[in-house]
Amino acid sequence: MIHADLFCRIIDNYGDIGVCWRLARQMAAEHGWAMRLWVDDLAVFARLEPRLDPGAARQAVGGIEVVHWTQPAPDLAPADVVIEAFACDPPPAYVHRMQDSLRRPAWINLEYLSAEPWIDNCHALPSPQPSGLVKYFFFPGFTEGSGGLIRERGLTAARDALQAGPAARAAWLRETGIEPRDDRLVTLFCYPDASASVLADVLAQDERPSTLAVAHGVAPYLRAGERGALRIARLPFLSQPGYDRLLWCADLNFVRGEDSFVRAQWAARPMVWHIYPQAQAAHIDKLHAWLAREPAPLAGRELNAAWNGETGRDGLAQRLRAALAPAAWQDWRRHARAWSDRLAAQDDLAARLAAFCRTLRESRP
Ligand code: TRH
Repeated sequence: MIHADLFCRIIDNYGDIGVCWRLARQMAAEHGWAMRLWVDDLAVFARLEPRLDPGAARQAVGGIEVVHWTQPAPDLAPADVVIEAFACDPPPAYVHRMQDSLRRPAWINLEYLSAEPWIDNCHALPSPQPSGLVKYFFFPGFTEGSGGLIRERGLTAARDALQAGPAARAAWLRETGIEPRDDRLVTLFCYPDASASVLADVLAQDERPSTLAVAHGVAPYLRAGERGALRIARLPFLSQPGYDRLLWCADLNFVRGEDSFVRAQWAARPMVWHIYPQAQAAHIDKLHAWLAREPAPLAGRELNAAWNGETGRDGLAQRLRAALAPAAWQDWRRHARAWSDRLAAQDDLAARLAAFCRTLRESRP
C-alpha cells in the first residue's frame, strides 16, 4: 500500500482545501492509498467537512488521517509519496527527513489548473532541489498531455441518473430549501466584484421565469424573494456532493475559482466562470485559454468574457439576453453536454497521478 502525505495551505476561500479533500478521498477510495492530509486551517476545513474536529491535532475522518499543520510542524516520518498542493512548501524539517530517508519519497507539486497550452510542456517535468531531492510538477489540465481533471469514478453516472429523474431532482432541491418549479434554475457562486445585480435584473425581466439559487455568503445584496420573472433563493453552505447535485439540477451554473469550475463541467450544463483574479491580470489570459479550448457557441463565450468584466454592465446585460435567447440557448445546452462527454473520455487526474507515481517509484532504487 502506498502511504502519501498531502500538504494543503489554505490561502483563502474554499478552493485549496476543496481540491485537496476531494483528491485525498479519491486516492484512498479508488487507488487504495493511505492518505495523510496536512492542513493549516482546520476551521475553514470544518466548513467543508462537518465531521472534522477543528481542535484536534490529529484525527481520522472518513478513512483519511488529518494532521493539523502547525508551526512548528508535527514531527512525522515522510510517506512514500509527498504531494504539496499549489507549491505550498512542506515544512523544512520534514524535507530534511525526506533527504535522509532510505528510499526517497516521490515528491509532487500539484499545480493550479490552467487551460494554457504551455501546461503540457511543463507537466511531469523534474525540478531538482538544492537539497538533492527532485520535485515533479503535476499540472491539472484539459488535455491528454496534462495531469487531467479530478473526476471520481461513478460521478457522471450519478449525474445522469439525477438528470433523468425529475422526482430525485425535486427531492434534492427541496432538501436545499428550494421549492422546485418548472422554471429555469440558475446557480450563482462568484467573487464579490461580479455584477450579480445585472444577472438578477436580466432574469427578472426575461420572458421565461427563473429561480436564482445563490450560494451561501455570495452577493448578500440579493435578498430572497420574488420580483418580476425571478425568484431568488438563498442557499445554506452545501456539502461537496450536495453542491454537485445542485449543479446537476440547474440549467445554468455560475461558478468560480478552480474546484467549482471543474464540477460545473461535469454537470454538463451551460456555465459561466468567474475566474480568480491575479496580479497583472494574468487571469484574463487563463480565461481566454479556456474559452479557446472549450468550443462553446459564441454567445456563451461572450457572456463568460463579460462576466469577468470585459464589457460594462450594459454589455453584460446584452450578452446575457443574447445567450438566453432560445436558439442560442439550445445550442449552448447541446454543446455543454458534448464538452463534458469529451472531457470524461480522458483518464481522470487521480488515475494519472497514481500511474505517474508508480513509474517514479519503479524507476528509483
Ligand atoms: O472558494 P474558491 O474561490 O476557492 C479558491 C481559492 O480562492 C483559492 O485560493 C484559489 O487558489 C482557487 O479558488 C483557485 O472557489 P472553488 O475553487 O470553486 O472552491 C469552492 C469549494 O467549495 C469547492 O470545493 C466546492 C465547495 N462548495 C461546497 O462544498 N458547498 C457550497 O455550498 C459551495 C458554494 C461550494
